[in-house]
Amino acid sequence: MPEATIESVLQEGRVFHPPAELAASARIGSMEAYRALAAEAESDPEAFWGRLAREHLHWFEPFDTVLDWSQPPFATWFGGGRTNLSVNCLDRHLDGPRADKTALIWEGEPGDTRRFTYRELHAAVCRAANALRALGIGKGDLVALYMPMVPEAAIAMLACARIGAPHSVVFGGFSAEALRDRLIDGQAKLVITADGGFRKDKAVALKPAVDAALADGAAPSVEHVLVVRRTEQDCAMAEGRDLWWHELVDGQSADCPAEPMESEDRLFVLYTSGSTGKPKGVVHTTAGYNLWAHLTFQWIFDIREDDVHWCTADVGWITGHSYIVYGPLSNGATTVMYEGAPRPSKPGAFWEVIQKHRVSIFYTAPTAIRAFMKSGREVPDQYDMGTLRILGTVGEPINPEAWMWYRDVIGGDRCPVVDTWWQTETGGVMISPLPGATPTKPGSCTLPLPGIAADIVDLEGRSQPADAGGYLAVRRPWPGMMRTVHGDPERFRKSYWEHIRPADGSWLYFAGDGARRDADGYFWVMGRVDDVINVSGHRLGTMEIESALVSHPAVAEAAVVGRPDELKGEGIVAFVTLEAGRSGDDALMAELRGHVGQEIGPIARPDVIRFSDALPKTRSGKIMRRILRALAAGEEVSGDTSTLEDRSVLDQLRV
Ligand code: 6R9
Repeated sequence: MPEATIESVLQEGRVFHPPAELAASARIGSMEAYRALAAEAESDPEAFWGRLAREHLHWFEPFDTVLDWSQPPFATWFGGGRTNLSVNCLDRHLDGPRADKTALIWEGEPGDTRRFTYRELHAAVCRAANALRALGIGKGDLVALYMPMVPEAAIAMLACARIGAPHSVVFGGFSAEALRDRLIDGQAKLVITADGGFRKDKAVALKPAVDAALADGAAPSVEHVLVVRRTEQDCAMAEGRDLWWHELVDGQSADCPAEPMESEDRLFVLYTSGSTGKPKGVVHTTAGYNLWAHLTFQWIFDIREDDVHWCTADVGWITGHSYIVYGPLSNGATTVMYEGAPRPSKPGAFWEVIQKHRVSIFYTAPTAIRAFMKSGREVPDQYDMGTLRILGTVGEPINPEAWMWYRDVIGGDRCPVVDTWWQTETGGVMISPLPGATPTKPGSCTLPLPGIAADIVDLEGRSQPADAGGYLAVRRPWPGMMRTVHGDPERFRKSYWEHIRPADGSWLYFAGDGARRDADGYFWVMGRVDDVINVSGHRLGTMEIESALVSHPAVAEAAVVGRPDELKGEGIVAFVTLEAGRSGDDALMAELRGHVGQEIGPIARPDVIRFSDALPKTRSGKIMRRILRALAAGEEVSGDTSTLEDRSVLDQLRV
């Protein structure tokens, strides 16, 4: 685990208390209130979750059991119940004044804006849902979304949920190859995409990647492609297969009865990187996910009726699912969706959105905050951000300096910062301050949310003493937990539940992070301890990048590791040996970077490629990644190298 982080946090003595005015009106407005809720959960977890599920969701049919954990690690939550996520996000807000409240504010990159009230969003979702039904999509059919950040992305997600068709959103920055793998793995029946999207002042085409993914009948389960017109670029439409969204959807009825879904019906699949092999399709189900997205959003942002919430993530990631779409809408909040990003022509793009739409809750990633710090406070200082009241961060550990800058420069030293630790697998936030209750320390995600039995343990599941490093694990199931890996329950068990084996046979969830807890019980996450790297908050498996490299004809073998990067959190370093007769020059380096971009997506392109005759291996043939990590970071190789087969390779490999 990274020692530097431990050092810096040990020196961190600053504590910030919630503003009195916020605490006075907050739902959870003191540590006593937090502890009371946590104690209620602790004394009878099922009664606690059952109470919250009854109070916070609409049920067509009440559930008769809260949790069935008789076959761990496979959980059943709210068995016997029937509900629908789109009803919880839309229909239930239509009875009162919320019907005409703004549900979604969308800001396009070129500056075009669209707004939907709850009533309008409901109608748009119903039309889309009827269009899906017209294409023969029904309960259980998987729909893939490969979309820019346009309102139709959220509308399509909600439309899928309405008719019980699980969605699989594939990040629009992924390549045709990555899309194809996901279409095949999920057996998608429909792809919803757009002609393109705007990115850094340019129209970037998306539809050609869908065509490439489907070429030569590669994904035969896909029957149709529904295309949203956004950039008005030329767009080839395959006869009989491809349809324009506006032609099919606009004429549909705005009335579409929602499918009463069983609690454990699949809601969506979202692919994420693991330490081995191809990406895993993380499966989330209807009721448990809905409850967790709803509750966490309400607790963490202490949402008020007049708040304007903006989460800067892409809907292609879990953060976009839970905190642009489902959490905010389930709570009847106003959510902002932004197509663009800060760019040289508009470095203040984010601050302009905050000023223009009077954003009061802002949720972004440390990598963005570090980039803003670098360009100086002169940029944000030009904007009026007085409407902000809560700031959030997610995606990777935030260094105390960035945390302080965020609080001070963006939050005017008055907004609490909530550093939220969670994962695709957890469905929603797990460890985070509550803005009206929890005193915060820069760099710590503070305390587990009520009901979350997070702990720092060793490999036998024993709790570690204060300040000792260990594995971040969860001792009890929670409603938002992933249910399985799509098509591979064995992989679910192996990836998350078998690393930590307590002697008493109990089950602990572990998804790869190392952390410590201080004497106040505050959690300090240090980062991944497995072969996953975190580049600008995006999770990438080193194995995926290695496979992409090895698929190039010049490459014999490849090993990929992360190295610390001031802006991106981690950068990607690839060690490559070549096939006989190939030489590692700049041209090949550029070609390999391009190749990885093609296979996975631009975010996976290595920053550095180092060619050598051999990789450091043990005598049994295992690549010694510990050594490569040290070399990549420019550190001396310390620790035991006696198992290294050929010590001379070390000299060749220094970056
Ligand atoms: C939501 C999301 C999950 C991994 C996770 C951890 C890192 C996320 C963090 C954090 C420290 C935080 N991570 N939030 N590390 N502090 N507040 O990012 O999901 O893409 O699945 O990534 O991100 O390493 O294991 P996902």
